[in-house]
Amino acid sequence: MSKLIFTLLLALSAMWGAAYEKSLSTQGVALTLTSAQPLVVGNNTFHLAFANAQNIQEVSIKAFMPEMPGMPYMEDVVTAMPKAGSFTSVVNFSMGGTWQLHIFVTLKEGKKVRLKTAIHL
Ligand SMILES: [Cu+2]
Repeated sequence: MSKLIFTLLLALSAMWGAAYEKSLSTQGVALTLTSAQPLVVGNNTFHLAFANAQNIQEVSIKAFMPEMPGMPYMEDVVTAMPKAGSFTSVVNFSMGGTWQLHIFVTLKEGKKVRLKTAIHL
């Protein structure tokens, strides 16, 4: 019986554990960006959990890579949809390398805040 419970706990912790996790904070807006799966070239599902989710009106994410020799500027812009107090969004990284990630947050009071990080693939 205890072996079964231990196995269940292991399975649950694997479900809860995030392969990618990054906490960002600026101008009074704090969020944790996570992905259950390791980040890959292609589609990635990100979850955004806000410290004050009730104050958030809208979220969009812009992933971009600056122009490089032999390679044009690339970007993907998506709007994150609220679900059970957090936001989920699918972001496409079309090639390996370093992607800049800008998260645009609109608060219900109207203030707009931008949070930044970078993803290395
Ligand atoms: Cu590139």
